[in-house]
Amino acid sequence: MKTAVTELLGIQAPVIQGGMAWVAEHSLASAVSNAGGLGIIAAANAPYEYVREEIRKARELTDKPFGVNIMLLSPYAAEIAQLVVEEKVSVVTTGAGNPSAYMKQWKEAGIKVMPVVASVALARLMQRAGADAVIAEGCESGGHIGESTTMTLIPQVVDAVSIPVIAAGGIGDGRGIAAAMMLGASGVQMGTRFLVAKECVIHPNYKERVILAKDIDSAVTGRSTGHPVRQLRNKMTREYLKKEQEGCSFEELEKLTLGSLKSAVQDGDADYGSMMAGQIAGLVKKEQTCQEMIEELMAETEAVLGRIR
Ligand code: TUI
Repeated sequence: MKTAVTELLGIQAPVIQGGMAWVAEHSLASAVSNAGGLGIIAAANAPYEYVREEIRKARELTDKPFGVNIMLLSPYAAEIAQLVVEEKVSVVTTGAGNPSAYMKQWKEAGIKVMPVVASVALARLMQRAGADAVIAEGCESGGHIGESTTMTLIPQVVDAVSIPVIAAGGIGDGRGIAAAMMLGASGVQMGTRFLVAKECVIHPNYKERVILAKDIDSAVTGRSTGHPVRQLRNKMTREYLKKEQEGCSFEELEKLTLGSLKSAVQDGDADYGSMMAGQIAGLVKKEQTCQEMIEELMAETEAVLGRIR
């Protein structure tokens, strides 16, 4: 399938894998890229050497382009911004902030830059700063989210910028991809669906919770702290939301989530781990290889678009 995004990135399918913290490592990223999409390694809160190793391991597994996601709240963000230049990474995506300070160094290095935005204002700013595309992410997404839904955000961002727009948040199958394209997107970013990819190395308990999740099984913690995060409901989210309602301090709330993403991903702690996932988890029913997923997604998209054309 050819779109502005496949042309920009030199890939076969307009599907970008989300830069999921502690989930998106070299094996998932290389498998998505080998399947014709764009794999992404998440730098998350990880230090320089860890991310450099991940990039090098991915290079051994694929000769296709892949990207690195820089989480801008990370204490290592500036070092990782330099690392992607040194390692000549093809694509950079960013999350949870405004990457303006790094745009010049990335563009001079010939890196394709696709910031994740949750508002029209940041999309406009990113176009002016030289972004090659923007990933507009609605609040159906897992993880750190903005205010707008995908349905409302995508057409407004499409009208505001002339660079390609990639839709994210709530997309889990070919119907979602086709719908995003109807709204003017030239590609999609998907996270939750890739959580259950065979090549995704998260703990089996996490995969099982995603596969068993129903439509209303995610909860957003941290609205009161200014860091809203969507994850699957469990003991931790229930205690967190109760404490939030009681007006607990930021520090008190932080104690509940400290290290909780790592304990979900690595130890499979289904009770107190932060199993970040989007609202589309209810649609995700089976483990597949990335190749199977992308082939199925493209066939479904073509079928839906064919009916409309
Ligand atoms: O970044 C994400 N999703 C994430 S990051 C993450 S790691 C983390 N874990 C716990 C707490 C905080 C982070 C898990 N999931 N998605 C992209 C995204 N960016 N969503 C929303 C935004 C965003 C929000 C506000 C981007 C910019 C912004 O304001 C920028 C500004 O300063 O104007």
